[in-house]
Amino acid sequence: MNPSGRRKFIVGAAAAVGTAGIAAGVAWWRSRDAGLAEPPREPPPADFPNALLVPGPSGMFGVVDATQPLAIVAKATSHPLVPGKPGPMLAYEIEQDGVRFLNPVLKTRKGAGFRARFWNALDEESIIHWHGLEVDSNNDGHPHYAIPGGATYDYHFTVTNRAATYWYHAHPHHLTGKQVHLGLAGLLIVEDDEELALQQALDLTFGVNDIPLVIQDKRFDDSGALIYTPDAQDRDHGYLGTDALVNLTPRPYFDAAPRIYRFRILNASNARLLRLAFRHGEGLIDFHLIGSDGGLLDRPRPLQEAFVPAGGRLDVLLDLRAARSPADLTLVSLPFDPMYNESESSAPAGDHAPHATDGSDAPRRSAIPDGAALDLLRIRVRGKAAYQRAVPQTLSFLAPPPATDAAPRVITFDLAGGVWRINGMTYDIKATPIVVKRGATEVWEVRNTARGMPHPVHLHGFQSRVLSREGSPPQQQSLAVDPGGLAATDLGWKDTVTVWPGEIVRIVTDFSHPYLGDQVYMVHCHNLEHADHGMMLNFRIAS
Ligand SMILES: [Cu+2]
Repeated sequence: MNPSGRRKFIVGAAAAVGTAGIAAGVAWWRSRDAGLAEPPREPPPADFPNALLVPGPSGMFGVVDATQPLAIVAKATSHPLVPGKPGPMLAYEIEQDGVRFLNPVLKTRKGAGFRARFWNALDEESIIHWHGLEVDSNNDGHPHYAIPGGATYDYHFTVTNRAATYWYHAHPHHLTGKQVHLGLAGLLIVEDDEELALQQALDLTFGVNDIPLVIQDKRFDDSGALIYTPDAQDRDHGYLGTDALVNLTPRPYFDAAPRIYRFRILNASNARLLRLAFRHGEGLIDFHLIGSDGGLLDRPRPLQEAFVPAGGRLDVLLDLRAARSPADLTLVSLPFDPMYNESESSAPAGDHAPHATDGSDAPRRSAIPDGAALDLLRIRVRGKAAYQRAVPQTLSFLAPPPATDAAPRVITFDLAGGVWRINGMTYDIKATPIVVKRGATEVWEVRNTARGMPHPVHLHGFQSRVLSREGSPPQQQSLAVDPGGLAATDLGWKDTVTVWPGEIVRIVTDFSHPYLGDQVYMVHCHNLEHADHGMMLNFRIAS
């Protein structure tokens, strides 16, 4: 973004804040930036004392124009994950027009060129994977391309994906879990004409009422330092955090006006599956699912809850007029059975830790158990808004799933001798046990063994469609919206799909792309500890 573009961004944000009449927290910070200081109207809620970090014109999660060439540095830095207490973490740093950003929101558009020089300033190897982007393997950030500390890697590709909320994160083999947990992750937002039409129809402004929510559980030691210290149980089940953060903010609140808000939700946890809902009083409030991993659905789907796996995204509209201002809502993860079915005991990992939002200052060494209820974000609806837009009936042209008569390819996720495997194998970075002809359409029948745990299955290089779910556990089955057992979150283009123990999920992928020569991608579990310990396979697109 050039300097005048940035100025426009600030003024636009301040104007929107002014007319919406929200003054406290983040909104106050924004108007202060524009020189229009207003005091907060209301103190922060006692149980959610920290203003949600929202993308702004600089700093952590600031918005960067990714149609311009970028220099991205992975480095150790300091950031107050515990408010007021800066502590060490890893982050991607970008400087653009003299402004410094950490883990910026990279914004670009379909058809634009993408040029970035990645400089690894860590003391170990790393590489950036653009999660969800359909690029050639040189640009995919496959672990094979990891570079040592001090080295650089150049990315150059054309953004061919439709508009959606994608993301980027570290992907060196054996180190992905560590580097992502310690901070190396950010959002990559692609826009196109359908997306811009939606923004206009709903009068959405990014960072004001179009808000990304990056949900991550992170582990802190007693001194409040972010740590990555997996033990044997963490390696089996995934690394769970002591605290649930939204946009790197613990126990956050967000002040909103009574109008439609859009939340672009990314579950960037290492392992934790989330069952998201908006609680209002004793009940849940309806929201509209408008998109998922690979962009907008054809039409909005009214929902009260949705699972989102590690690596997955939900694009959601929440009409806060329905909550009747003033109102306090909470984004929660509802309790669910984490299905650790590989052992005799069904007890979830982690000791019974104090609840993440209990407000106590007692030392909290234990991770929040998998499947536990989480209070993630308080949304305070205040004031009035002259807002009369309605959720559009149609959102985008969604092509039907690619069709094929070919027999499905079976992909089995299982556990043997304490090792998570795909098709009986653990990861060999040089091997390509799956070969797909370029241009072929294939159905992959992903089978998860009954004695196992849920795996978020992620393909690099392609977006897929979910065709059916079979043998789903009741908590998944109850969300089915079609005879094939699909949930609303299965309806659009997908790159990360939960497969529960005992479930068979059929996904279809059109393996066409414009890249000449063989290309090597991977299918892997996005539970990053599973991935780091070998639950990954390469597949080769043979030209
Ligand atoms: Cu897994």
